[in-house]
Amino acid sequence: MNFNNTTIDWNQVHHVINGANRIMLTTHENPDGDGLGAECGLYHHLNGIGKDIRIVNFSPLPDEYDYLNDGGIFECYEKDYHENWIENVDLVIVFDVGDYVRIRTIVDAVKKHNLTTMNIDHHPHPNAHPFTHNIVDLSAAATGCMVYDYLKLFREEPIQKESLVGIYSAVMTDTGCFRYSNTDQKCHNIAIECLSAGVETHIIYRQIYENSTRSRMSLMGTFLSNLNYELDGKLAWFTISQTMLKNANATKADVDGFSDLVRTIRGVEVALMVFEQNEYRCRINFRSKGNYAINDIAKAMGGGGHAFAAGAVTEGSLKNVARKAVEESIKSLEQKMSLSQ
Ligand SMILES: [Mn+2]
Repeated sequence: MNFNNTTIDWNQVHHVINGANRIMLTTHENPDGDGLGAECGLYHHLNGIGKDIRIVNFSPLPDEYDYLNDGGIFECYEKDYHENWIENVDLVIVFDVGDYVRIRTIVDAVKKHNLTTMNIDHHPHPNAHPFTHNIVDLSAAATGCMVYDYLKLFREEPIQKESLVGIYSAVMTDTGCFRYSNTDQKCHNIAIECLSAGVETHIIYRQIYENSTRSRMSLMGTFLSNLNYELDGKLAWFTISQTMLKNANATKADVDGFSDLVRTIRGVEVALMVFEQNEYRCRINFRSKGNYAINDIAKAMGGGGHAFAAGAVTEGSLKNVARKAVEESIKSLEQKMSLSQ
């Protein structure tokens, strides 16, 4: 089935999930609260109704999401260790992936055993997608909202607290704590249901947002004092090099949220981060305040994403990728600004 931002027939989705016994849930590398929360949300339901279910991700669970890991449900993919179990998987559900390749080596396992896949996502996907089943809702604030939709329809009992903790984490993180333009009534209704079920939302907030490492703060100090502004301050950009990471004793996870922070500056319409992965490759991140879409720029750089939050991984040195990304951004934004005048 292919619901590529068309009305989702959840009955068809349910038919596939219900018909599978051994189910693997996964999400993109360097997972965020949405991918992890969506997994956790569906896991507890399917586990409760007796499915042979596991969550297997390419990346380890980030420390701040430890509270989701009651019962040690998150596993990090190891080819040899998982081989036997994976070869008889009936259905792989991939959450929040944006681009299939972001599940990394799990793609190889899927191909090797010719597994059935179901993409559940709120990122744009081309119609020529690689999934057996493609379930995309671009209007969903988080993939976790789609899991909520499914559970509301097909779970006979009220959604259990363990699932709601995951769904709340998904919605909270993908809406920037109910602040971004994607925050809608459904997000708040989900929050109400979570509070009613006894989810301690303030503790989830504290775990994720009041848990910064000193290294992250140190790195933040460095990049914030080296911001660059273009287009009368409407575009702010910065680079994070491996040297900066090393000097701050930071890891790549410490970089999460930096572009969101730069977008909060008065007058800035678009924030751009260029993050060196190694000598030959950089990750770029765009965040827009909502007046100018930026996923076309990310696409031109070989990536994609939402209209106002997008990114790409681009071959090239930090210097070259930064120059190209800044040039492309200036060109595209100048055009959009002249059109909107
Ligand atoms: Mn998401």
